[in-house]
Amino acid sequence: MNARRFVLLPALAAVASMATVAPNAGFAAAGVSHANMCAPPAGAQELVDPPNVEVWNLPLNAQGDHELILAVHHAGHGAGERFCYRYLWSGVVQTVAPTIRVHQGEHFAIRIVNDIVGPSKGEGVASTAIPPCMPMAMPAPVTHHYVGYLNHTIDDRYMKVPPVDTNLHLHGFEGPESEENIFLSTLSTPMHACEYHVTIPATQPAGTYMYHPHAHGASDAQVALGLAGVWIVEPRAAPLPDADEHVIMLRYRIPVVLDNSFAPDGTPFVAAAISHEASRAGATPVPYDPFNPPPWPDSYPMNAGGIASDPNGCDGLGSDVLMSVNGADAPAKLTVPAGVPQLLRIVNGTSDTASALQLHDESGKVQPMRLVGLDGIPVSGDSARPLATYVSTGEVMITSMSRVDVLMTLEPGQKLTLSTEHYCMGVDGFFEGHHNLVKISAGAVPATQTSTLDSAPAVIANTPAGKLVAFAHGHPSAVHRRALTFTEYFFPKNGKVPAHDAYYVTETTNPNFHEHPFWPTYASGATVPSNPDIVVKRGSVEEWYLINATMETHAFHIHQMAFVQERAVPGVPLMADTVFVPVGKLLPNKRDPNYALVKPRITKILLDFRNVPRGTFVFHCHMLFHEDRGMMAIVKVV
Ligand SMILES: [Cu+2]
Repeated sequence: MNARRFVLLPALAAVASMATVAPNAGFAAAGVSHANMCAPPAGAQELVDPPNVEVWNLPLNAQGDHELILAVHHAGHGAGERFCYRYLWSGVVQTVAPTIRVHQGEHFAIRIVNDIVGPSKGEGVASTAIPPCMPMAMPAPVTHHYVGYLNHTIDDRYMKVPPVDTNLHLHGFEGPESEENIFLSTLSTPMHACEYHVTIPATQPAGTYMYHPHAHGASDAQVALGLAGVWIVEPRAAPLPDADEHVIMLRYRIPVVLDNSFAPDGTPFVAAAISHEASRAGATPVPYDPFNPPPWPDSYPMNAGGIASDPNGCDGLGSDVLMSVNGADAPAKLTVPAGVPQLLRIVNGTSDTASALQLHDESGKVQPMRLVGLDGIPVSGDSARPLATYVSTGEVMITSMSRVDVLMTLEPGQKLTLSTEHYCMGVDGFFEGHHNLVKISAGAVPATQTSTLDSAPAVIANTPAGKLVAFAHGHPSAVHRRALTFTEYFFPKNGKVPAHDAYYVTETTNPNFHEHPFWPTYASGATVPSNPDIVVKRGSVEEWYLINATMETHAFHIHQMAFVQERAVPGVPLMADTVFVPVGKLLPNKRDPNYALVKPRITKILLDFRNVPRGTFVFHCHMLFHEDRGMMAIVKVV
């Protein structure tokens, strides 16, 4: 409840108090660098692309690989608190997260240096001097049991860490776990630095991807306050000149500005939810169909403290938050030449907010958007010609770290506005309002036309997504189905564990499930956990039913692979690596009118494990506040 307040303000408080919070055992450095190492947060209104770092132009490290050294810093105080990557490019120290450009098959190194907890030695040494990183140590588990979804048992484990550890996740990377291991910790070695050796798979689709930290418990604060950037797999022959491509990254504005104008105090709802959870002890499990589960009472009341929730089940009590685009206050301005195709690589760099994107003309009329790629995967499926085909839509939903590549050609003097629109976030979520993001205007047609481009509407049956859907329909017995359920609760103080909210994603295909948070355990010397929640056979095709049994939206993301989002835009399947999981529906509850029933909402995805590397990785909610509090699970492909 009042999620927005939880998302940003405790993150800020946690960062501000790092100097006084004792880090976990094993954190060697004490104290926090408060030097102003990140550039001032406020930017101009004109849209400026982040620096382009071509990995093939980076200096060579001691192993002969092109290497990018990203030092993670934090700076500022209060609402101006922020994180940034500091790095050297073209002889200049930069603090705007670079757009890292790579090719298929490219081999390079990225070093992440943790300067959050204090100056690290890891920045100035040869790459061969960096010891291998080990996984982040989890605290000794204390398990408390509660009654959860369909009266099944919850094994709750509470963990709270200040956002001082960091690492690297190449979101959308389809290579092996050994190159992209999010379990690793920069604080696991005295150097406080990890060296990642990456080879972009030859089959990695040409398109737009993201990178960000993935240290458990610290991701939300670090991404919310600035640590996210773009990586781009270049097509073999660039279809457009660089000048006609634009990275458009949505972030929370820093200093953070919350719009509380419609948000009453949700504190009484939290207190009521805690006593409601405590009263459910001793219930017996309910029989259920995993793929068509029954309605279930919401964890939160409809009324508390004289305040009523939205009876439509859509608008939460949390505050809206102002957005920025490439660091500039929204709406930012983008001026483009008329008559020349423009590629907008629109990325959601927020930690917890989905965006329902629309394009409007000057009269406010919705204009169709031509999507040529989603989450890095060209609609065409053709990495040599990623702009060759498009899907036309009036609206596209992109959750945290989702990307959409939009192609447009404007007429002389034409003006368009890219906006994010109000959508149903759920009564336990926050309010999501309309915001204009970018005002795009066309100048004159250039004297010499610089580029032309043929792009045609996609024939869905010929796309990678269309082909997998056809395979699944043609071979239903070959497709393994799983049900995965998203749940959330509020628990009372229990011994040394404080009152807290808890988020889970649980496989509920079999009736003997226990809800539990992400909690990896490691064999001695291992760099990936030995307790997978799901084991999948390489070579299989699976259909996962993502069941939202909460009154808040979520965002499903799985590492090392893309999947088919069966209705990415209405009626059209597309490949994606992150998908919006819409909120359940509220129904009246005769037994207890104060706790409405939630009819779970089901989002279906198809996962093709025929070309995925064997290994251990994760899937999770990409609303990072949820992920940091447990809504993540371990999948092993054998
Ligand atoms: Cu979530």
